Amino acid sequence: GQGRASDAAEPLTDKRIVVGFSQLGSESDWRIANTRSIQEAAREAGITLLFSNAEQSQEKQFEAIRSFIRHKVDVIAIAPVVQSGWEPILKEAKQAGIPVIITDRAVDVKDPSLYVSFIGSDFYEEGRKAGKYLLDKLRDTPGPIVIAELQGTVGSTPSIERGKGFRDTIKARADLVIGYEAPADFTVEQGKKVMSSFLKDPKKVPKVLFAHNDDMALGAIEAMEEAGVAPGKDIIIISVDGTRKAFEKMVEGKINCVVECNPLLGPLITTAVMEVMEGRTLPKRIVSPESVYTEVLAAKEVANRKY
Ligand code: GYE
Repeated sequence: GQGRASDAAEPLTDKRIVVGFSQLGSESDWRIANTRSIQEAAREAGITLLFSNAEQSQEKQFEAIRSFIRHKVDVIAIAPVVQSGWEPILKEAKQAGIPVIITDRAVDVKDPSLYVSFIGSDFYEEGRKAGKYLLDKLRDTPGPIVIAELQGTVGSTPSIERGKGFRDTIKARADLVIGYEAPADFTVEQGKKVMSSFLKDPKKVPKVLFAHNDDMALGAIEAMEEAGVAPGKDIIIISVDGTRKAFEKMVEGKINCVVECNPLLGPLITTAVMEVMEGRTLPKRIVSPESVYTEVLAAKEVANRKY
C-alpha cells in the first residue's frame, strides 16, 4: 500500500532499489556460485534484482543493459565477458543518469567516469601466485620443462592477466618453456578436448599444466587419465578458482595447487549499491582477498569450501 503507516519489514514497492545485473554466462562452477551469491545478497538487502544471462555474448549484454535503461533501474551491474568494446554502451547508461558497477572482469575504457567502481579479483596477482608455486615446486628439477597452458575465454580479463602474471614470474627460469597454449573457454568439455590434443606428440610431452580455471583442469584430468598419464604426478597441475570439486581432486593428489579466486561477490556488490544510492563516492577499485592452497593442506581445507 501507499500509506505512511506501512510495516517497516515490508518496504513500499516504489521504494525498493532496483538493480539490473548483466551476468556474462554460466560456463563454470565459479560462475554458478557468483550468480547465487549476488542473487542471495540482493534478496537479503531487499533489493529487486533484474537478472540477465548473456551466455557468453557481449551483444546480449548490450541488449540487457539497454532494457535496464528502458526500465529506469537505479543501478546497473555488469560482469563483462570480454574487456574491450564497452565505451558506447556505458555512455548510454551515463546519459540516462544510471550509475554502473563493473564486477568480476574489467572493462578497458579511456574514460573512468563511465563506471563508479570495479569490484573483483586481482587476476595478474593470481597468475603470479601460480608461477611462484611452480618455481618453488621445480626448484630441484632441471629443465628443459614443457608447460601446457589452458587459457580461458579469449579477450577476457582473467585469461589475459593470469597469463601475463604467470609468464612474468616463470621467466626467472629460461628452461621453463610454454610448449602448448590454447583457449578452452573456461569449460570442462573444452578443457578435456584441448588437453587431449596437447598429449598427442610423444616428442613434446608436457610436465606441467597451468589451467586458467578449475573446470578446465577437471576436463584435462579426464583427458590425461584416458591417455594413461597420471595427473598430479606425471604432470604437475596448477589451476585457479578453488571450487569444491578442485579441492577434492587435490585431496586425491591429482591437482597440486589451486590459486583461490573468490566468486562470492554478492555482499560487496549490494553494499556498493547501497552506498551509491546514499550518494557516497566509492573506491574506483575494490579487490577481494584471496589465498593459495596446495596438496599439503587440501584435506584440511576441503570441508570449508563454500563453492
Ligand atoms: O575464474 C572462471 C570463470 O571471471 C574470474 O570466469 C572469472 C572466471 C573464473 O568462468 O572459472
